[in-house]
Parts: sequence; C-alpha cells; structure tokens
Amino acid sequence: MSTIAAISTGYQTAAIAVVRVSGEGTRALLGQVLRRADGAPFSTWPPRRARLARLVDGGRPVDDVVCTLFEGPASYTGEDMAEISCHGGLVVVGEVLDCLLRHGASPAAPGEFTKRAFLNGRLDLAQSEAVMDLIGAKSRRAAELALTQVGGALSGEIEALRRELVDLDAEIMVGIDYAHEGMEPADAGVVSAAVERLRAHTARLLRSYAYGRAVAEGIPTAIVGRPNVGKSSLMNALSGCERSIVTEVAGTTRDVLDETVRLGDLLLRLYDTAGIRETDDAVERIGVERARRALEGAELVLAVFDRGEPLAADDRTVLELSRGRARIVVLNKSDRPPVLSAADFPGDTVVCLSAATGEGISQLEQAVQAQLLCDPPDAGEAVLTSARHREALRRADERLAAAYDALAQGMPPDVAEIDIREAIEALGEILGRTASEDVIGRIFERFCVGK
Ligand SMILES: Nc1nc2c(ncn2[C@@H]2O[C@H](COP(=O)(O)OP(=O)(O)OP(=O)(O)O)[C@@H](O)[C@H]2O)c(=O)[nH]1
Ligand SMILES: [Mg+2]
Repeated sequence: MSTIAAISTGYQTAAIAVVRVSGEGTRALLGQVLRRADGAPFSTWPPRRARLARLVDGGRPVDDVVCTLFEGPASYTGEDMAEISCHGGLVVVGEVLDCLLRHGASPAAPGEFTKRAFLNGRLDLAQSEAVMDLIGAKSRRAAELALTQVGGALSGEIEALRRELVDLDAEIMVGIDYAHEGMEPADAGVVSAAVERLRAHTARLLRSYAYGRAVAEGIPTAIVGRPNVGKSSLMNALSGCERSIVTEVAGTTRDVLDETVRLGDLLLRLYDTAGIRETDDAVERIGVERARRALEGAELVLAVFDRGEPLAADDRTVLELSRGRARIVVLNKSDRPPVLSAADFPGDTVVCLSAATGEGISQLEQAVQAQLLCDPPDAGEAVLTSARHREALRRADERLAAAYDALAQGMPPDVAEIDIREAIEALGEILGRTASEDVIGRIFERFCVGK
C-alpha cells in the first residue's frame, strides 16, 4: 500500500503537533528528510525510540523534530509507520507535511490509519469504531465505555458467541453430510438448549444498548409544560449555565432551545420549549406549535408543573399531549408550599424538585434511568453503544429465535441450521468479518484525517 502522511493533532496552534506516516515506504521517505546531528543515517535508527533530528527539505531546514519509528507488523497500522513530533505552529506543521508529500507520501484519507489497522487485522471493525467513539466522547463515562471497546470487550463477547454458533453449525452439518454413512443427526434437544443459552447472552447485550446509547449519544428529551412552571429554569439547572432566559413573565421562551447535558452517567439532549397555552399572540402561537413538535420528536418527555399551584386547564393539555409517551412528571418549585403531589398523577413517575435550589435533581437521574430501562451494567460487562451493532445483533437474535422455534416444532436440525448460519453472518458484520466494502467505507469516512 502507498505511504500516507497526515497531521494527527488537528489544525490549531499548539506547542507541538504530531505528523504521522505509514506504509512500506516510510523508512525510505524519512531517510530523505531527516538528519541526525551525529550524522547517523536513518537506516541505523532503532525502532520504538524517540530520536531528535532536523527535518530538511532539499537542504532547507524546516524544523527540529522528534521522530519515533514503529516497525510493522507490530505497529498501530500493522505497517512500518512513524510519528514525527514537530513544533505546533500552523506554518511549521504545514511545512513538515508538505515536505513529506513532496518526497512521495500521499495525503491520508479520513480514518485511513485506522482503516489500515483494520485491513491488516490489528483491530476488528467494532474496535475501530470505538477508536472514533473515544475521540468523540462527550463525557468521562462515554470515554470509558469506548476505551473498553477498543480493548476488545465487546469484540470478545461477540466472537465467543460466533465461535459457539460455528461449532454448533459444524455439528449439525456433520450429521447432514455423513447421514449416508450412518452418522446420527445432531440431537435437536441439545441444539435447542445451546440456542437458548446463546439467546440469553444476546438478550443481555441488546438490553445494554439503552444504557450505552444514553451514555454515548444522549436521549432526545423535551421539557414541556404551561408557561412559567420553570422549564427554562430546569434547563439551566441541568446544564449548569444560563442557557435559557428565565423571567417571571409567562411566555418568556418562544423558540426551542437545545443543549446536551449530563445527568450522572447519562446524556440528555434537552429541548427547552415555549409554554403550552391558548394564545392570541402570533409569535407565541408559533412557539407553542414548535413545542408540540419537539414533544413529538422526543424519546423522553419531562412534563413540568408548578407544585405550588393547582392543575390548570393548560396543565391538563400538557398531560394529554404527552400521554402514552416515556414521561416523567416534574413537580417544580418544591421550595414553595405544596399544592400538588404524586397522588395527582396516578400511574406516572413523579419527581419533586426545585430548579431554583437544585434540590431533587439527583432523583431525576434515577427516574430517567428507570424510565428508559437503562440501568448501568455490572463491572466488566460489554455494553452496546452503536446502532449498527445493535441492528446486527438484533438480526442474529431473530435468527436464533427462528432456529429455536423450528426445533420446538419438531423440524429437523438442518432447517435450524440455515437460521444459525445467518446468525453467524450477522455477528460477523459487527466484527467486520462479513461486512461489505460499502459499510466499511462508510464507517471510516466518518473519522477525522490523521486517525
Ligand atoms: N421558587 C421557585 N421559583 C422558581 C423555580 N423555578 C423557576 N422559578 C421561577 O418561575 C418563574 C418562571 O421560570 P421560567 O424558568 O422562566 O419558566 P418557564 O416554564 O420557562 O416559562 P415560559 O418560558 O414563560 O414558558 C421565574 O420567575 C423563576 O425564577 C423554583 O424551583 N422555585
Ligand atoms: Mg421558558
């Protein structure tokens, strides 16, 4: 493969920057542009040792750099590669990269280093995706989950599942292929017991997605309620900044404001909306319409009420609009004498809090976890965070269910074998064993250049 180069630290002024090079021409390329003060030729430099050198472009000094060579196949990409730490000024970094390109390197495409790592078997597809999740992590917990996945926690579980299915499939196939030689067909009871056991595993992984997604991506959440109940105050209390304007005037918020906030481990993509009420004001009416749409698009609704006042007609409209949705009733202004209580909202999860003092906010977190069925996993358990992985795992699980049903209906194991083979394929897609070029291309396109 060609030798590629890219700035891995992004285009910004910093003390140092790292330019990466990978490909079989790495040594030859660096031999042309790096000079050691002691004159030792590049070919004699030991790998995995940082070496100070001057980078020169046809005799013209460009920068003093520290270069580390990693020999393939035990490198990130699996090829010979190098990391050049240079001074981090935009001009200097640009010149270092230009010099490498002038001496024969090609500019790396987005994610090309990691793509090569995948193609050379250094990382599987799930691990490669986790590299990007780690870079883009929006919270410490999200970074932790991504790092565990880079380390192979999810891949290990998926691969173990796949292996067991491959063994099971082989057992069934032996019975089919050698039936004429008197080989007994696989025992349907044994096969269905194995399938059931594997399904318990896929079911647990699928359940973990609610938590994984809430941590990694966040849940679209609409804050709705009649005017003045404290929706914007709640948004501000959760985001820790004065994101929304708060006043005692009913009808302050006119447009939908969004902000991603952290609630314990979970991320909520919060939408603060205009107070829902009948109004003659044309601008406010548009705001109310947008609030309704935000509510429809949300996966979780925080329906806010003023705990110090009896339920008004507009409050009942809010309850009506959010009926049947994943909803938490928030009784705000709990610092005031109470009028409303949980008993006024039978069947609902109710949290009393004060957006003004912050009291009760932590109860909201527990309520969100319970409402979204996203309890944290036990330590060491793999967590699904990607929609692609969930989709493939869901397909595998469906095929296993079909295999189980076929066996339960007394069909011979070779009918179930087709389903088992499809389940193996679906699991292979997660790891990239059976993913199409298209899927792989699309995954790496989303990376940044230099990764
Ligand atoms: N005592 C008390 N007052 C609060 C609390 N939360 C909000 N308020 C007050 O209630 C008033 C309305 O607050 P907002 O956050 O603007 O209410 P809103 O629901 O966004 O109102 P609109 O945007 O008009 O729909 C303000 O005067 C807030 O200071 C609370 O927990 N306790
Ligand atoms: Mg408001």
